[in-house]
Amino acid sequence: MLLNRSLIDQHNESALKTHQLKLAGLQNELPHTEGIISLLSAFQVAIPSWALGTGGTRFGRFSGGGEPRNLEEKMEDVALLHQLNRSSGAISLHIPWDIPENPKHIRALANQYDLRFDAVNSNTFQDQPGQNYSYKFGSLQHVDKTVRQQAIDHNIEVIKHGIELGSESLTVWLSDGSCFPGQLNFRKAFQRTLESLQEIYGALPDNWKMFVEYKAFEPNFYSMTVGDWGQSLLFANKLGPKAFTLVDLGHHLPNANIEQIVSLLLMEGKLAGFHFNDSKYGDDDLTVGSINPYQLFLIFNELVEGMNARGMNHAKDLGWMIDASHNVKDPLEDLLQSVEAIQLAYAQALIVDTPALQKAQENNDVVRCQEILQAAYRTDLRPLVAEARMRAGGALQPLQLFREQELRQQLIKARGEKAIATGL
Ligand code: LRH
Ligand code: MN
Ligand code: MN
Repeated sequence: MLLNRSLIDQHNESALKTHQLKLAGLQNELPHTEGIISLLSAFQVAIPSWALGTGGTRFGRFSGGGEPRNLEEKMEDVALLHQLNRSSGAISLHIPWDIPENPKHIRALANQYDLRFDAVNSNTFQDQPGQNYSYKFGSLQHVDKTVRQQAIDHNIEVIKHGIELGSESLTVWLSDGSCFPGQLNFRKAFQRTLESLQEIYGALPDNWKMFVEYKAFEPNFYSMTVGDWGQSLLFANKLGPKAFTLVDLGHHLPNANIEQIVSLLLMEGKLAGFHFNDSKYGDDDLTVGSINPYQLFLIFNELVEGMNARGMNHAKDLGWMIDASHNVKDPLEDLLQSVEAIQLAYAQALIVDTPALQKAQENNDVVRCQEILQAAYRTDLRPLVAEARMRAGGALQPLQLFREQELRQQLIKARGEKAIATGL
């Protein structure tokens, strides 16, 4: 279900006056608003195919109805998001949750919806029906070569699916590790994992990247074989120039300084990109910017500074994706909020007075440093983000339009009250 173009135009017209007043205020206050608007318009955040249904927890799941029942409907949902915000023009598939049975048809549909396929994700953390060997004790790290081979073959299969769709990266997240001291020889587990990753790496096409995602805990609670950015970077460095470290914001121990990690990975040319979400405790996978928006801004501040220093293209040179799912919000409304939070943090980072900050840093003027950062963070840039969205053909207020048009109710009507998304 897509929106009629005229409904977006009508919505924009009715909100235009108030918007223009707010925008003019910002344009008076800030130089370079045009440059920021064009950077924002070019910036796309991929939507994971597993975030389009209600997430649930292991204690229960409360579906709101009208969820996408297959890949086509998931793409339809992403297309709707993209129509509203013009910044969600990519979808990331998790295999085998979303196998493109008929890739030609799926690719044609993506073209029709103006979507591209972001990283493909492999899954060796669950056993699948009909699978020969179990991943109970790990996959790429497993003591048994036949289990490792099964996991390697799966990853190569995922690359093949990705090639058919035009993806250009593989994200490998491993739940491998151990739950109890003594269960695992850390060194041997690392070496076996490296050998397995090397085989997968060897199957990557020339223009592909491999993203090695780390996570400190869960489902293993004593050790994780790719447990932090150091371990991931070791793998990435040993694998070669096509391998990078992927930062999922929820995958750190509490209070980790993620912005510092980002800065150093960028410096090393080994930052793959992000899985954005927010959390209070662990891998909570909450809406981006809902708990700690200042941290998100600080991360973007490092990104903008570091990417400019390396002459990188903000929109193209890293993988930008959301990885959130939860139990209480409409998933589409939640994703609109998440994308907006990311754009806002990006815009705030773009107005940081970097030369002044550098000067204050050189002078050890700690107070001034904080003032400079917080002056940017406390500027309300929502009108800039809205302007970028409108100029790209989207809605000034996507969430409001989603509700005004009763889009969830329409999806429920089309798909049913009990329609539940496949996947996680
Ligand atoms: C693991 C993770 C990883 C998976 C996704 C479903 O916690 O973040 O990216 O692929 O969740
Ligand atoms: Mn993730
Ligand atoms: Mn996660």
